[in-house]
Amino acid sequence: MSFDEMDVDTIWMDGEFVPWDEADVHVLSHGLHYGTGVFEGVRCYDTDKGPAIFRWEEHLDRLYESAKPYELDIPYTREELTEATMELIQRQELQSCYIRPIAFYGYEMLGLNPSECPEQVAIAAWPWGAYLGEEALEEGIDVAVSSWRKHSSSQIPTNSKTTGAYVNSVLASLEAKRNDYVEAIVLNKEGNVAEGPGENIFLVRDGEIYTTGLAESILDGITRRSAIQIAEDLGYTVHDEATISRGELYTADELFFTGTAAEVTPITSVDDTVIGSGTKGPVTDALQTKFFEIVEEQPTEYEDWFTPVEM
Ligand code: PPE
Repeated sequence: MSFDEMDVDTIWMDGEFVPWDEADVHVLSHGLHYGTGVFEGVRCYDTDKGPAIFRWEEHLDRLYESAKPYELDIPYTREELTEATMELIQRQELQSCYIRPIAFYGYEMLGLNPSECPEQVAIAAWPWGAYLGEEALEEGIDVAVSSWRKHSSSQIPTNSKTTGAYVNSVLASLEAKRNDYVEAIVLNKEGNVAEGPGENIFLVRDGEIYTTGLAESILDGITRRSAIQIAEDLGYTVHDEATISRGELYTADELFFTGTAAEVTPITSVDDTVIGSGTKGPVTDALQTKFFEIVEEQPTEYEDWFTPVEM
């Protein structure tokens, strides 16, 4: 769905609420030329206890941490960004939405050193349904191992959600779609499994759960952390610092992706090889069911994962 078709009208930008259509930047902005920005993707769920932002504090932590290697000092406090986000949701009366904070070097001069460019910050929020399609959550998706490798953390810090770094994800994603797959799996420089272009990956074998470790050139996904915790709470053994070889993908009992946008999405084939039964597997199902139960109900045991939005 395009933004034009959505009922949204306001963006918070550099300390002010501005009309959606006027949230502009100069074409010579540093971030546009060199990808010197960092961003977040966060979901607000319409829970039984009212709209609430899922793991807002963790997303804020990651936003400030992402900015660190680029010496980008976000000129707003956590409280200011929180207040702005709350008001943005309230003003647009969004019960559930996707929130996209972004901080980047703006317009002043070009040249690689951004230190003289202003640090700009914007936050937008809009309705965003199932990332890989509603049926993907039930039926699972067909994916392919990308011919593009993930950059290693020694090239671009992969634990920083850097705008420029996403060209790697765009390439993998374009290639997958060109070849009629829903999504890609990207291998790291060593040839082991890293993650999806916008998702972390989990593997199930003999009832135990594996997910690639932070040293495998992945984003430290907040849904990944949530899925690990949920799986442990459900009594599963989770190996969260795993190295997963390409071959292990094809012989897995189950595979699934996690991400803010993708939530918990089963993978039912890799490179046309059927995974397990070719349907959403039992462990994936248990985890996915619990995940959606949590974001729908906001149960007391997981209350600290939510920041309520007063409507
Ligand atoms: N890896 C990558 C490369 C990634 O972009 C994401 C999120 C994840 C893992 C999962 O992280 P987390 O959302 O914290 O669980 N991808 C975001 C951007 C998607 C987009 O198309 O834009 C997201 O899901 O919001």
